Amino acid sequence: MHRLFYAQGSSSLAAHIALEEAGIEFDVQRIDEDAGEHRRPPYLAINPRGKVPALRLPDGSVLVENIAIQFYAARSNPAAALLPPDPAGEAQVLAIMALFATAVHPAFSHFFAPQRFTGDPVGETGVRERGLATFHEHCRDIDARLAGRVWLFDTYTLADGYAFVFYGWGLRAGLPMEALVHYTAHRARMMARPAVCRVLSREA
Ligand SMILES: N[C@@H](CCC(=O)N[C@@H](CS)C(=O)NCC(=O)O)C(=O)O
Repeated sequence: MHRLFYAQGSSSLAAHIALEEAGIEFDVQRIDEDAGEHRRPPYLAINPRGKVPALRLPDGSVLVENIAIQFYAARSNPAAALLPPDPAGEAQVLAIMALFATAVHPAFSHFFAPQRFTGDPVGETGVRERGLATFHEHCRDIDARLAGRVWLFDTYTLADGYAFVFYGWGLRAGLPMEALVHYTAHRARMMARPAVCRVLSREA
């Protein structure tokens, strides 16, 4: 049995959605990051970096990094069509997921945990503000990309589940997300997907 280690409200939601959309049999273990559970030995034995998501595979090995887990989910069940079948199409989806993991997520981290990015407490406000502004800019880019489209690509892909996470983070940060009309419509379509509903109720 696969086991997903996730934290509520975190980027692990994208991996959770990918596994559910792929129809993989898995159970979940919630990690309470607010209580510091991710920094204690039992979880560090799963992921020594103390991050979620992590996926324990049936053979006992552990897969970390959101993109890798989502890719694993998609490739484990090609019939779920979470990635385009052609190499160029698949690479385009991976390209946007790489941007999400290496630019969009870190921009939010600068807002959420500025103390990790400066040793000077006075500088934290600036780090926080710049992080949020950059994150907002990425959200506007996602919105523009969705104009006239149902999904980020011609069909639903892993990238849509990942984008869904950032919309929620934008709301949490108090950004005027509803002004991003294409992204807002995309969020409504995501929330109408049965797999997403199951994931949201499991994490609630
Ligand atoms: N590069 C990792 C980043 C994962 C990550 O930063 N996860 C956050 C939650 S969104 C986390 O576990 N943070 C706990 C911490 O850093 O203390 C990935 O994409 O999976």
